[in-house]
Amino acid sequence: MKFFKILLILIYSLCANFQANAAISVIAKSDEFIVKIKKNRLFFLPNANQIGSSSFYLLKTKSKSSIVSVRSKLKTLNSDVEYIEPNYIYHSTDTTYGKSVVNDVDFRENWNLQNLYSKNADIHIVDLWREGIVGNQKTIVAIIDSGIDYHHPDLKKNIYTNSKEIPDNGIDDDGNGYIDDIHGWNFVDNNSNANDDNGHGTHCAGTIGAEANNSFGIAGINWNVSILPLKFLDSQGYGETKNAILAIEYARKMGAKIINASWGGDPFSQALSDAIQEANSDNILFVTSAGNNGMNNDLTPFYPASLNLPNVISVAASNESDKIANYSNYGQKSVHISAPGNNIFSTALQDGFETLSGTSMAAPHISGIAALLISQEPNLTPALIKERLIKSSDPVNVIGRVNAYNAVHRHYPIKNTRMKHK
Ligand SMILES: [Ca+2]
Ligand SMILES: [Ca+2]
Ligand SMILES: [Ca+2]
Repeated sequence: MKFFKILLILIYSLCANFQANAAISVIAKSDEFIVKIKKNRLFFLPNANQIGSSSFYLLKTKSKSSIVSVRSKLKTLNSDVEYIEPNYIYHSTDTTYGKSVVNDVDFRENWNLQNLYSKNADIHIVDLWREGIVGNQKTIVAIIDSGIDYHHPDLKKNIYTNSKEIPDNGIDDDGNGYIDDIHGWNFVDNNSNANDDNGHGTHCAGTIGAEANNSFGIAGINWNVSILPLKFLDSQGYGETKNAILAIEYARKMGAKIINASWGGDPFSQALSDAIQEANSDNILFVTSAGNNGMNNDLTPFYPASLNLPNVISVAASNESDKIANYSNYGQKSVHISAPGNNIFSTALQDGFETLSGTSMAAPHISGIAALLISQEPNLTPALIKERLIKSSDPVNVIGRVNAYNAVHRHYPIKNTRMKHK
């Protein structure tokens, strides 16, 4: 009896000190384990309860524990244990699996938003949604791109409308220099039709703010947001500096807080740099893709991503395994953060959806999360948003992967306090 008591105390103290280990790829409760006892043996632990009248016990640890550590510690202390396994979670096999957070029928395609198989690779947005943090229509995100299919049924609710402009009367009613600009502007053809003839901008828009819970398509990071379409890339995906500068100026006039720029190139432009820097004075965060050449931007700059400005955040692409995608540019100093960019399912032309890959798809995740942050804290400056996003990212790569939940709740993984950034 005396020996039994000593054994109990030993096991209890060890259970309390079990450490969290590597992420388990299947879903299981991380502090609960099922212990099978050998036939006709007695088993007692203060933190284990018999499951019914079976020879199974449910062991609860005080903190997250790995199955490996539980097995090694418990089996060496108690020879009556036959085996130990995690308390796995199973799911129903009907078609509603994976759609419980939103009712959008294709949401299960979005590993970037909710990854049920490799949970840590997603951006940790779902728990924010559950808290009711779903964005605000007051936040304007300008997408300077190939335009946006603003009649798309999963986008139209969240497209910016210029309420001070009367449509189709040939008059610049709000005096902003642009006639009949209701839903942004087309800087390629210099007219009010900012529709997309490429598909690139429409894809970015869906990630930032596709309508949620409309039983259709996908859900964007923001359920509520105002997306401002500014077309500067042509149908082939090329755009000139002059039009980028005009689009930035337009975004400033209309009160955008974020610019998504999923494009770039090799040449440095002082004019583009100055235009982006001037946008900082209007508290505009400039989110841009790091590029898809698999290169180190610290050594070979890619612009505008490599501009060393307080409001520029440069985004690498991560993949389903939570690694930097092999095509993504990187750079410990000049690339600030990573976000899912591989096989991203989002809105496409002709009311459709498609899967695309690239740092172009990664940047809208950062724009979307920044918009959520602004919906919670409207007075955050671009530099503070940038710092928050970097510090709260998960240190899974040399470049941290964005964590929306951490960003909003100011949770800072310890390793990231040493991360270098501009
Ligand atoms: Ca106008
Ligand atoms: Ca008008
Ligand atoms: Ca939807």
